[in-house]
Amino acid sequence: MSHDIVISGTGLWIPESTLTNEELVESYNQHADLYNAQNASQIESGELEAKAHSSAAFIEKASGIKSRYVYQKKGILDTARMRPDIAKRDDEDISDQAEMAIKAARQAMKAANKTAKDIDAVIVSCAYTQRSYPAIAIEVQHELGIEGFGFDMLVACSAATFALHRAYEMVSSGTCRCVLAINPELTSPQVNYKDRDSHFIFGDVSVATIVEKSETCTSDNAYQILSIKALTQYSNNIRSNFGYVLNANDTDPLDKDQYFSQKGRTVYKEVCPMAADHISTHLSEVDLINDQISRWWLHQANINMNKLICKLLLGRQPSEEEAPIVLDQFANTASAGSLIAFHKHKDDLSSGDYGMICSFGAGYSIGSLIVRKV
Ligand code: CO8
Repeated sequence: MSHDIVISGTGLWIPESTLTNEELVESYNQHADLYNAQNASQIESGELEAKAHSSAAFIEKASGIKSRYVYQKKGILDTARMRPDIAKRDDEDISDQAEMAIKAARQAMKAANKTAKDIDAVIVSCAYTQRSYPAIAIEVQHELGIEGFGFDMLVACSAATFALHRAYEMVSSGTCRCVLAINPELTSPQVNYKDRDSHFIFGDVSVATIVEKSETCTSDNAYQILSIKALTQYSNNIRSNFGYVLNANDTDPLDKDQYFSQKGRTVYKEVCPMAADHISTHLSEVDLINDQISRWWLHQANINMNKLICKLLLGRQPSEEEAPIVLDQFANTASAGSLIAFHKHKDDLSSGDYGMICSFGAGYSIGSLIVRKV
């Protein structure tokens, strides 16, 4: 496989609405008080457990998250609802995720100096798509006037990196001249805002990336993809059960079992060493050592995870420049985090500098790309 494949442009679309820890905690605590009052006798008899208060200080300390962006703030903080109120669109109207995708895609195309004519395939890859078909990617392809083909992919936390892997292989093999990979992460509908352990974890965002051969690249800010590596290992520790079979099992879609859930501590303990080991192995496969990496664009789930992984890799804490953190502002955006970090913190690298893009999380799944600034 040839290695003259580059990332020639990226785009980032950020929703207008922010949701701070304080806002979330105030609404959660009102919900907990109401729940405790409504269930006072069962709580008294020991049948039910009282809901404890959440705390903004805990959230920031345990996760590093201060705030997040959400696609639709309306409804989330309303204790009578506690889920976003996203209006249903007609079949003839553009879908929410296609709209999010296009906003990031246009920026990526502009950054890479590409028009629809230059692109042969569209991949939409994320933790959830809002419908099964027609694929969101085909809707995006149609809206942007791109010929060729499009398809959707779901790989939870590693949806973005795995999509770049597919783009790399498609361009490398000659199937496509140029691929547009997009990650419209609309996580908020799957967040259980009534759950103290997870109500603060996620945010919404959309990122897009252009992958092409270096000979067609006219961008002056391109990153050669030197190598890709993926790993999956089955784990039940991060789950989202919601799916179309619900219709057949008479399950309430609003049941707490249908939302994102995790054993956060176990995930932390199991995934950090796996990710560090994966990254070191990947670098050694291309005869690089960890110290040669100028920038680490790591998955953005939890600041303490990133600190531990960097400690395992480097034996020290990296500077903010070396391993940028965006989760304080964006929270965990499912697969998009490492690419938000890449988009925002890549332009200052010098030609020849190496960088590592790596996602890790649900599945478990880990996806990495070693890149070098052209
Ligand atoms: N406020 C106050 N106290 C709290 C809260 C809260 N909100 N939540 C928990 N506590 C308390 C607990 O009750 C506990 O108290 P005690 O010690 O008395 O029992 C104490 O705080 C400590 O609780 P934990 O051990 O649970 O807290 P941790 O320090 O482990 O932090 C985290 C919890 C932040 C969840 C941490 O474990 C973590 O981040 N783990 C890894 C997370 C991770 O990477 N997950 C992957 C997510 S999946 C993904 O990235 C993409 C999936 C697809 C997208 C889904 C979109 C919806």
